[in-house]
Amino acid sequence: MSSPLLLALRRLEALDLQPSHREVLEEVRSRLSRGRLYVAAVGEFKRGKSTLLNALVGSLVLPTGALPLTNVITLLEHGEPGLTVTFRDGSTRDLPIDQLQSFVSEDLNPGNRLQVRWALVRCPSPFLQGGLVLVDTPGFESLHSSQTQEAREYLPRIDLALFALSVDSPMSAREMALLKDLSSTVPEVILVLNKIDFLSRDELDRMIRYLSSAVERELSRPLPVFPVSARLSHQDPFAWGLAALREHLSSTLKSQGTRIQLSANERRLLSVVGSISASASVELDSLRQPVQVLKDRIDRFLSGVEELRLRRSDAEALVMKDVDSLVARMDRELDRLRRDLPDLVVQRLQDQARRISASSRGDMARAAEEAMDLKSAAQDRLEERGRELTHLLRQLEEIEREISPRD
Ligand SMILES: Nc1nc2c(ncn2[C@@H]2O[C@H](COP(=O)(O)OP(=O)(O)OP(=O)(O)O)[C@@H](O)[C@H]2O)c(=O)[nH]1
Ligand SMILES: [Mg+2]
Repeated sequence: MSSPLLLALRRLEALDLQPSHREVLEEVRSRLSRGRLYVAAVGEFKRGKSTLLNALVGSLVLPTGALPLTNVITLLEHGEPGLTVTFRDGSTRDLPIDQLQSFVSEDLNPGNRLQVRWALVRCPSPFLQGGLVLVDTPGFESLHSSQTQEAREYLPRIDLALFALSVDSPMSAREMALLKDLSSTVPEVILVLNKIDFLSRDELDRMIRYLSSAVERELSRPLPVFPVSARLSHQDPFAWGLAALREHLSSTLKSQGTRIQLSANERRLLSVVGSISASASVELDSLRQPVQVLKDRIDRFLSGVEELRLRRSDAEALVMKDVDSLVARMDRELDRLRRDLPDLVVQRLQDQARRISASSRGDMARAAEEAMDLKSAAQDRLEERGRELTHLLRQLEEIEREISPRD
């Protein structure tokens, strides 16, 4: 395992992180130790992604069909036949493989109402033996927008993408935009031009030239194109392009698998660093708002407290409605303060307000004084938080340099 990445991973793990960031780090750690290459079929709906992956493993494991179908991420890895479904709440179920369709297809699990996070299918295909994990993703741009979302969220987890295109609509502007996104997120992308059984040899040659030059123009680099007929490849894998694609994937895993995995994990760690830095910077900027604004808000809150204290001294004459409107005014100020102050301080101010509105005269005077003290406590806490965030941002810059050192 590469030591700079591991070092950066350890330093990130030691930070106080959101669960989503922690999950990425856990996944990076497990990916670095297991040495698998995650190869995903990605593309718009009905380009033949599921059919293609079935062809690669040589068995009809994944459901396919004429209507937008795959709606859940499905992983295929080597092993004795079996299916494990992981749900969004983290629970898992082991099931017979023939149940797969009930969990991953739009017709049996519409809108993913079963809340499946992903399904893992183990199959004994020799193609998966070397450590390739094939990933079927839902199609982009169907009328089921949740499918696009599921697929998009999975992109950062892909090591190598098979971008599926179909000869009946060679490349739309939307597909080109998706390809650009993909090639900036995933270290290795190859184009798979499917359904070539619709074309003559001559038409196919022209289409490949057209695609190659359009992609090179847009991405400023060429991408390999593999023409296939996923549906007919079982008849003759050599004639229908499958053998060449299989060979390319197996040799890429052997000769470049480690480099691709490191590059993918490096991107994942950098994206965690970027996301923590962005939220720390936003928080720091909001703390740097003129302290005067904050003081004014606390003063407004305290003037409500004071008014309440005076009115309560004339308790007999006080109509409860007045107390309510004052408390409501203080609550509004508290809401505004909540946006700018750490939770703990707001909580204390809120407790003060409650105590004041319910206390006897003597207690009220004391509580109001305590509330005054909170003004300086709040400022101290803000300054301390500012120092913490500045320190965090410096640490993140160091980690970023460790992950991708610049000379
Ligand atoms: N003629 C022809 N049809 C194909 C080929 N590959 C797939 N198909 C057909 O295209 C349709 C869509 O295939 P799927 O594999 O379900 O497509 P998909 O991209 O997984 O679709 P979603 O899961 O909805 O995104 C099916 O009817 C397939 O039989 C091919 O090589 N040639
Ligand atoms: Mg599919």
